[in-house]
Amino acid sequence: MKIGAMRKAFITGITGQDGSYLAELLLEKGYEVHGSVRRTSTLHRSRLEHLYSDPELYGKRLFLHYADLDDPTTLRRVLTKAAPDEIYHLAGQSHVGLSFEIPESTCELTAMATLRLLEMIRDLPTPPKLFHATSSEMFGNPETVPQDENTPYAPVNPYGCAKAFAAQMVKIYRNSFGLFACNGIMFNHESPRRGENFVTRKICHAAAAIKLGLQNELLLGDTSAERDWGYAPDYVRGMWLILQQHEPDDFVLATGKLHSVQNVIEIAFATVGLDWKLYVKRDPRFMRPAEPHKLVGNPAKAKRVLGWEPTHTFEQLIAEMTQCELKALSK
Ligand code: F7E
Repeated sequence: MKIGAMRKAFITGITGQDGSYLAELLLEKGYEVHGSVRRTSTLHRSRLEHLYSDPELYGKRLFLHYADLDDPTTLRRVLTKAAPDEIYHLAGQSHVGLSFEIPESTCELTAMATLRLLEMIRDLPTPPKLFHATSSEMFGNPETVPQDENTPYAPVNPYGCAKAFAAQMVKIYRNSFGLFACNGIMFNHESPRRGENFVTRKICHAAAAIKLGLQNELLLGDTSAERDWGYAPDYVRGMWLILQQHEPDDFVLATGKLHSVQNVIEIAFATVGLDWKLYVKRDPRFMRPAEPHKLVGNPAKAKRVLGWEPTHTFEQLIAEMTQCELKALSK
């Protein structure tokens, strides 16, 4: 990159929760931001609309390109043209429960697409740095608690298995072909922009909707399941920090604290002043064939090397998400 030139980033999955926060962060930092969108992604009312509809940004420092992960020719062409300094690879089929229903396409979009992207990067005249968003789901049934960068992968679902394949490929391309390619091992991270079929958003939305008389009950799967839940904008800041290091490496981004789905329910319903026992019901349709155990991360390396720390407690996160739902639904 020329000294003084505007840095360019390319984001796969720019329309998602993380992609939209990352686009905001990079634009704030003065980057030119490119993103790939699927032909089916509705930009109208998407998480990006405020950026997309800003004439000072769109077409000047923000560019969206139609390119699908399962259309490598187009992706290669778009990447060659954009010539980014940094690629943030966030796209994929990210719903764990769904990965049991559609394992082949999950592996195509999460595992094989990452390998194809690595191949494209390797072929570029000046290979950009790559951040790959991988997942705590790779650990599945881990031997140690908490998990860190050296914990062996032991996935228990197709999604975790696809992520383990992709993360290992990132390491192989780093070690064998000298790419600046990094894995962020991301534990659960949530926000008001989380998709509605993930459990935190589903619960916060339902608590607000029930409060306003728009919904009668909340049907859930295993409420004893536990996760390490953090605040998504913190994780996006971590992604950027990972690519600013001198050497490529892998980092766990996590809070180090475990909470149950039941804890989410209690905070969300308390936020709207309702008794959850009157509304929450178990529905076997939301149970999964297998659940990972004690997925809780040790973010010590991220803290030591990147100076990264989470800013929100679990309680703040769930209360804020519920209040946002109330506000949105009251409009
Ligand atoms: O489930 C339980 C469910 O779908 C959390 C993704 O970002 O984080 C996310 O994956 C827990 C599970 O997230 C319902 O069985 C109970 O134990 O919100 P979730 P996830 O599966 O942890 C990881 C790190 C990723 O990488 C993924 O991409 O909640 N649960 N009842 C339920 N979950 C859902 N979705 N819906 C229920 O009704």
